[in-house]
Amino acid sequence: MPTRPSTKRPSTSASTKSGKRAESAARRAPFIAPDFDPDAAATGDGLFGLSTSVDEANLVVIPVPYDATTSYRPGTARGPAAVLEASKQVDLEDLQYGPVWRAGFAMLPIPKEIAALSKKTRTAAEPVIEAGGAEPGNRAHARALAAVNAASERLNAHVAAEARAILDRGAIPALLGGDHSTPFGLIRELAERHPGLGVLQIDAHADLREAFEGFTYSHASIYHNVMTRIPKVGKLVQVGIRDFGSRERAFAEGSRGRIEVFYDQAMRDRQFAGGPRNAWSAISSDIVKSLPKEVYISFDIDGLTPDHCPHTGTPVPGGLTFPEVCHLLEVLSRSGKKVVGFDLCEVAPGAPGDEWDANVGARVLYKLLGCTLRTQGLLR
Ligand SMILES: [Mn+2]
Repeated sequence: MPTRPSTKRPSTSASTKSGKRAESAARRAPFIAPDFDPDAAATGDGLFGLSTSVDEANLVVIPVPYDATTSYRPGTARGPAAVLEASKQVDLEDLQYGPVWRAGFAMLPIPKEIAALSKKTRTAAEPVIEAGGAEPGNRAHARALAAVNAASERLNAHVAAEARAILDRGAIPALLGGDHSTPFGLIRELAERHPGLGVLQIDAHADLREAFEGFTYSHASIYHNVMTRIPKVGKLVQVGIRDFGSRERAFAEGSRGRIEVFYDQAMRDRQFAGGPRNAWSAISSDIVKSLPKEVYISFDIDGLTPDHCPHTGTPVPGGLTFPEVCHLLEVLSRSGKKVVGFDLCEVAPGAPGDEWDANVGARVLYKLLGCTLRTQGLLR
């Protein structure tokens, strides 16, 4: 059987042990073995079966196997391992972005201590989740909330530290969750370095709740936390939203344009009305135009139609199709805007042998890599 040989660079790689690496030094194609065949079956241990090392990668993915506050159905903590495995089956040539693999990306090892923290924290959270939220005056619930919130702070600190290390050596950070609470620390670090940062959130849910079920850092509160605790985020653009509460809607409407929502039904109604100004290409342009110059993409897999993510924690009917998302990302990639980081969250694998959710997740990840790396000048 043909194989995907190692792309590992000999020890002369440009990585340094100390200090900042100049951005230009990091942003170059990694070493690829001359006999590397991108069409061969994957043999490398890394993402998409490649063996690019974290030290030489231009983009580094932080895997976060954490889903302590998932309310409906846990399982996204197994997302990183499942997507990593499924990625080895994805063909490396991409119609929209060409040879994405050449641009140089890698994923950090999946941290066992974070998986353990997730398990322990989920056990603590369970009585509160089962009760439908913390009951006032319930001391056991209060203790559980304190434990969960402390674990979330620890997780945020872990993600922020990983993001800082990647940014300090001039590489681009990305994150593979985990539930949607996991990228908070990454967004905070990026906003620090890119004031006015815009976030493009693709999601079924608004995630604008103020502390869901009593958990400060719930997956359902991520963008309330981002917008209230990270003032350097200039704008949030939400796409595909079809599940939200009245307070979430009011929070977005009261944001004076800092939050712009492209509701799923509103986009569909435009398409149903017909005409070139309501075509998906026009809607995609409107979405991209609403973003500032520097962009972070936050991709919740449940933004897609549920047939693309049947095991995700909180599926909702409606949503974007895969080609629609691919088109939107390509419009962004050619807009002159710069994607400075991204996350992919809420991918939950099915029963052993059912690779569908992870297969879709891996393909979305490859498109996110292509889009990001093109806007960074690393792909044509
Ligand atoms: Mn969601």
